[in-house]
Amino acid sequence: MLRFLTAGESHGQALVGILEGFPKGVRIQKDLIDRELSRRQSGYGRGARMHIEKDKVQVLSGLRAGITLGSPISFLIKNKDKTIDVFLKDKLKALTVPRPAHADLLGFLKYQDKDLRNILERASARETAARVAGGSICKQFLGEFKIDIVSHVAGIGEILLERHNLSISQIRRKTQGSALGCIDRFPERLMIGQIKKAKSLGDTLGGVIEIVAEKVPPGLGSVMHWDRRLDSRLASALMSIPAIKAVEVGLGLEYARRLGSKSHDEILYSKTKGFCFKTNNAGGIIAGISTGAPIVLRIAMKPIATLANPLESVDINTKKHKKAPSIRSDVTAVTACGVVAESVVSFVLTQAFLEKFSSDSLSEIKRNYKAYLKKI
Ligand code: EPS
Repeated sequence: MLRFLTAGESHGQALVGILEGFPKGVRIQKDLIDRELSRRQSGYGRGARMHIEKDKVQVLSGLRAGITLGSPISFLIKNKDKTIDVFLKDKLKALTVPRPAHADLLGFLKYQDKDLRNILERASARETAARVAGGSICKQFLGEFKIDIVSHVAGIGEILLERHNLSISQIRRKTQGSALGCIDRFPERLMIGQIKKAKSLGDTLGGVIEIVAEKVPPGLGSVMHWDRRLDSRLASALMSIPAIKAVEVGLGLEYARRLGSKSHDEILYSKTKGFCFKTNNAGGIIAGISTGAPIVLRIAMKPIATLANPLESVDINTKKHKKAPSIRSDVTAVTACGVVAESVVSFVLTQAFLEKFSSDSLSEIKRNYKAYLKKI
């Protein structure tokens, strides 16, 4: 089974990843990984750290002349801001006031550390750079089978876009040149207005991201056991992204308000397409198994926890009320989170794909895949 580990602190030497169980014979382009890393750093509303870092991957193992060997792929992304030890050397005062909504307080309660920096270093969303690098390797594998994944910002603050049936190529065309990665310029202007207003108030914002995956074959995941269901695996991976508080598959919450007759996708058959569906309310997954229709997911991100105009908190030593610290951060990072979401979806789809079609070498997987498509 494909596995993925990350390591690294936000201001440590580097972020590190290991992908284990990745098949042999896949061409991996470093430029494509770097392009995804750079996308993760972009989007209107990001903070000063993104001007410091220029994330680039260095692959350390698992490749020979750009082709995977089947051995663990390890990589690192060096940090430019690696001040983790400077704090100690200069005896920079320990951070003792936890920020509401960040890991600070819970980390303190769990690990009983006197300096909250020791918690926030790993809790920082900077870890997602490693997820994007690993996800990009998976995306390149999926590309061998024409599987494509995209994200766009469907909401910021109170502005929320209606659901749509756009294809990936339409989404790409409509988001081109957009500062937020939004498919519609009018609501985008309103979103940017909200971000500017939040910034001027020293506040932060969250939002909604939609992720679409096309050309996923029917049959990934399984109905046979809860932890093999594709939707549960995608939801779990998406929920593991810092600040994600909700995941919807297809109609999601909207299902609860509709009649069955207005919800369920009727089944069709044609000689050219085989079995397919009249609509795609299920978002490409039924009974934990991919249907062959586009996989459509929505996730909600809570506002960034670090506020320039901070909320009330309590000092862990004195137990006295104190304002939370205002540390350098973003006003919003919803666009960047979309790139992270694409990456975790790529990982889960690759894992499920390898389970179905074997995981040793690309040529064997291609043979199995072709035979399966012919059969269905
Ligand atoms: C981030 C790096 C961090 C934050 C942000 C995301 O860098 P720094 O703490 O040095 O400013 O900008 O982290 C958070 C939003 C968070 O909650 O920790 C990054 O690389 O994405």
